[in-house]
Amino acid sequence: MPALSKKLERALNEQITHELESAYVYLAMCAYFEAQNLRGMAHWMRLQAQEEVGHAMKIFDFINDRNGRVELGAIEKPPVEFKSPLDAFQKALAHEQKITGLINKLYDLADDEDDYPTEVMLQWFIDEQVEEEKSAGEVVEQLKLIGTQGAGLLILDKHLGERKSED
Ligand code: OFO
Repeated sequence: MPALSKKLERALNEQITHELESAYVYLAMCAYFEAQNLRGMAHWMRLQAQEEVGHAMKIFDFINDRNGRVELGAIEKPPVEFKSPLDAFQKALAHEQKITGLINKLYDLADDEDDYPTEVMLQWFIDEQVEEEKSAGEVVEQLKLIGTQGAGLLILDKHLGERKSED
């Protein structure tokens, strides 16, 4: 099998950093929800952060399997405060939309280089991004319906607290 090109190796390494950045952003949101006593939403964000580490590790392992060299990048400081639960979930959705764009670009690069194993590996991420945008988007819509406080918020919080880990 041909080796990973340096360009693709660099782009995959950057994606590891983006996935770890996602984990960091969701962990910051988890901390915000903990401080708001919205423990269900905190739980949802904690699991999301753990999933993101799993995403990073998929690419980490792939680079190693292709005899490439993993190089980790710097992660930006995430926000501490959010205006409301809706604001946090809207930012989560916007973040996922950004990540979808990055995955698509990565796929285009693998396609340009006819690197079929990378294309196959990235197909998992393309499917995953559909799920990621859908799940954050659903919560955004539900939060818009119920407003910023009251019983609806507590019911949604309880529901999000029932999220199960994928592994
Ligand atoms: Fe890795 O899916 Fe979110 O960012």
